[in-house]
Amino acid sequence: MNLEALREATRAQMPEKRWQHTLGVVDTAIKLAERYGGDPAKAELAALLHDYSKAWAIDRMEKIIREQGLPEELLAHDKELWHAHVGAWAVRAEHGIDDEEVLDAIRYHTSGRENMTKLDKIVCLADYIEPGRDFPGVERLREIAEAGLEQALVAAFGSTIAVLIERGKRIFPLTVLARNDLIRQIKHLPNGG
Ligand code: DGI
Ligand code: FE
Ligand code: FE
Repeated sequence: MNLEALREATRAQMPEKRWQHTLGVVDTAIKLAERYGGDPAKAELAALLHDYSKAWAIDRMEKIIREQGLPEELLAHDKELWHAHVGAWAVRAEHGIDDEEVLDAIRYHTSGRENMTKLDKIVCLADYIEPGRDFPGVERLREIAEAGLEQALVAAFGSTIAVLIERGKRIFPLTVLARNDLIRQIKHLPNGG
């Protein structure tokens, strides 16, 4: 599958605003990969596809989760979490993407997970800080991203968790596990803790 065709197919899944966000994530993910020794080509592909199913109808996503054996636990949590797992399934089913690293980065871009790969971290952080993002604290996250992927993600997940608590919502356990694990990783880095 050539990248240009994949680009057009992805664009066709979403409204223009979401496509502009996607382009911002692609740009940012490539830059983070270059800065932190990741694979820019994989970062580009995973970023391009990360929100593939974001604009799909809730019913369609629920059906895929149930019928394709995706974690049904998702159904008990915020619907915002669903598109990541559904998207990873969809790009394999519709476009034959079979690079497990790329699929994982799509699958865990919203929740995070323990032992995030460098590619997981790059896509997840790029999603938070791409130039089109404008939420309280995003500038600070962009600054922390200059210091380290892990530090920035701890702050990013922290802000998401704080918002969920403020709104009285459930927290998907993987996000808590991801944050705890990233803090552990920082403490083991030479400049960490
Ligand atoms: O798809 P995007 O809007 O680009 O960004 P995303 O895939 O990171 O989705 C983020 C949304 O998911 C955000 O509005 C918060 C919501 N969300 C709901 N419950 C959880 C959650 N995010 C995380 N990380 N963990 C949760 O438990
Ligand atoms: Fe997303
Ligand atoms: Fe996104």
